Amino acid sequence: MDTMAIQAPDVTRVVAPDGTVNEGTDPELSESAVIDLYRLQVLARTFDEKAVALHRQGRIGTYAPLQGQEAAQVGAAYALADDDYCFPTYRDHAIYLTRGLALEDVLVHLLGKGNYVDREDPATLRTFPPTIPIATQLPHAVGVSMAADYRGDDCAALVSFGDGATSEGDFHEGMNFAGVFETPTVFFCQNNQWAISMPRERQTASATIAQKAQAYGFEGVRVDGNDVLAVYTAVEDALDAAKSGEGPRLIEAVTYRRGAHTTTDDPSKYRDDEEVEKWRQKDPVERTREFLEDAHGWSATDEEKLREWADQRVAEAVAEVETRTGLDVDAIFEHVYAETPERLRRQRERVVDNPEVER
Ligand SMILES: Cc1ncc(C[n+]2csc(CCOP(=O)(O)OP(=O)(O)O)c2C)c(N)n1
Repeated sequence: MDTMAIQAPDVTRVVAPDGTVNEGTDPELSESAVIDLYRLQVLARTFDEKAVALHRQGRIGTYAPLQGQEAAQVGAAYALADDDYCFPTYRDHAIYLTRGLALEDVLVHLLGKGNYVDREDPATLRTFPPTIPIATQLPHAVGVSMAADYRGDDCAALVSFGDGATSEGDFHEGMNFAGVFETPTVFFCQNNQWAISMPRERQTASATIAQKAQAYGFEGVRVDGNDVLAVYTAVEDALDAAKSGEGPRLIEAVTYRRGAHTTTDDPSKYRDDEEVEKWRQKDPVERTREFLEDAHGWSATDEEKLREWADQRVAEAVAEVETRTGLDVDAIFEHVYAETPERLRRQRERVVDNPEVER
């Protein structure tokens, strides 16, 4: 069967790989907004490199690197309004940073000193903790956005997931439900070409991930996921449409995971250096910098100052969070139920009283 015949939307691009911009599609963000989009990507890249190093030094547990996906994550989260809901995954550290979490808030989780909901304002942030079970956050996002719509709130939900998630039942259930009930949900797929060792071509026979939306009765679009302005524009359009009652949209951000799946994975076992090098040349952070240089006269001094700031921010945050006391072992019982069932309460008491449980 010719899967191309179904629908293979073009990839939308605003900033070309050399940093020049396609005038017709430029969202014309203010200079300070574009600098913000760049600053967040640099912060995310610096944080990511540090997190991998911390793992190598045995100072954090397993970590899922985001290198290569900075523009996709920052561009998508930047388009969200404060009242919108956001459902990230385990790789979406830059979504959290863009959404207003401090580096410390992300680090407490990685260093085992706390978790994403141990904050004074977890509800007002409207950003859920990362899901590890693949695609389970999709039905949650559909339900939350449907509830918000039912209450008459002027907001939408964005749910992030990978190409691998599109093979899960939860993906299809969430998409189907959203299509039937026309919920204000933006499905944001970071197609980073790999689901651990499974390449995109083996994940699905569909020509594109975006075209899957057609089966559920709504629009699917593809954007260059390494182009922060294209991602921002696509997500903003989809959020606006959702909030105007036009229902859901699927966005496929075409990007690449440059690092390992997690720090416990060795990607050299399943992909070659040439491929990684090809994508390194499409680096999203460099591309935004080149755009800033072209359009806003970003200088070498601006660059140096920003890099120094990012290095210092990350070093300070790590040093501060490392001094905090760790989570108690019985924290595993928290945040699962609103009201703890009797059975769990008894288990929790046994853990606390058991001297053999490692703390
Ligand atoms: C329901 C479920 N099945 C299997 C796994 C194991 N697993 C962890 S990550 C992963 C690959 C996910 O790939 P993708 O959705 O493309 O996201 P990426 O990791 O590339 O960001 C799998 C299969 C899991 N966490 N949950």
